[in-house]
Amino acid sequence: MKIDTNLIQKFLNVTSLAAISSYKHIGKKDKIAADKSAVDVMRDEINKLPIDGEIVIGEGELDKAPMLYIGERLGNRNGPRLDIAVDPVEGTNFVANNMPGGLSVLAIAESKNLFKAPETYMDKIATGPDIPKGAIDLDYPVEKNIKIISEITGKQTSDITACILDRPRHQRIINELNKLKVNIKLISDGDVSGALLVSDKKYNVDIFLGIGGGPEGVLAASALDSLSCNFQGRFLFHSKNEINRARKMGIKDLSKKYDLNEIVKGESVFFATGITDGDLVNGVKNKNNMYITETLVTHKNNSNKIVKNQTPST
Ligand code: VTB
Repeated sequence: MKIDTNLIQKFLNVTSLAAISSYKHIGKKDKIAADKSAVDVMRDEINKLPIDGEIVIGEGELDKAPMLYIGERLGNRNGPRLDIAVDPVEGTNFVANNMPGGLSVLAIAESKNLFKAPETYMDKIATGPDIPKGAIDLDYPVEKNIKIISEITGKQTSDITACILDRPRHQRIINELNKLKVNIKLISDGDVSGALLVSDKKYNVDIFLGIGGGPEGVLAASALDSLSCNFQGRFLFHSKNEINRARKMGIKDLSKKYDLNEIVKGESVFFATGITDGDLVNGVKNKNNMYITETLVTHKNNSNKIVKNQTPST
């Protein structure tokens, strides 16, 4: 199946409108409201589309989230069957506190082609297009991965940059990176964007690693696939409840390390619209009664681009 360009334009409008709805909550210190407005808009807008869609990555399961929950069917059922992964506001703290990096994110693929995963943590590693597939590995010690990158790129370890979420659980990794004199780019939230920084030399990030959200891992994988990057992830289950939910979703081997092509199969399209300004795209602007949005759209074997949209604000 070829994902239709018309449909791509329609989904681009979905993240764009979701970002605009969240924009109204920038700096209002209410991350729940910032998220809810984007969730509501996303759901309403997807429901208008000529698709038979299923949410595979969403705002939790039905008992925890009444909207955009994993397994929810969306669209007017008059069109292709699609898997849909959403993160209506990636970086709710960024939006609530008017900080850079807030995004409205969505990915689509043909039915059964995106990983259906519960909301748990994921251990992740990502590298850019200049690192051959299979060269680095989630299970190698940090030092080995860094040395491999150093050999392939010809950079000294002190010229390599690693991006990682600023969390106490990463202290050991950070210490090891420090010992190797690697430059560390700590991020406070937003590891979809963090992982995507390996995709282009202009961001000056050689490796993204560490434990973040599983849903964010699947979303990042969709973009990294189209951007010819490398990614591996392993879900981490901490409670009986999480294990039961994972089993119910069909995950048999709970400690499996997944390669990119096991998380995203076939053709997928990824959309990330800026809410606040960030590394990947600029945030929503309101000029001359128009909301201007910027959306990064990645599409395997097709174009990866940043698209500007204008929506009347009155
Ligand atoms: C990340 C990041 C998110 O959660 O996945 C992180 O991308 C992981 O969870 O923006 P902890 O905050 O519990 O470490 C966010 O920071 C927030 O959803």
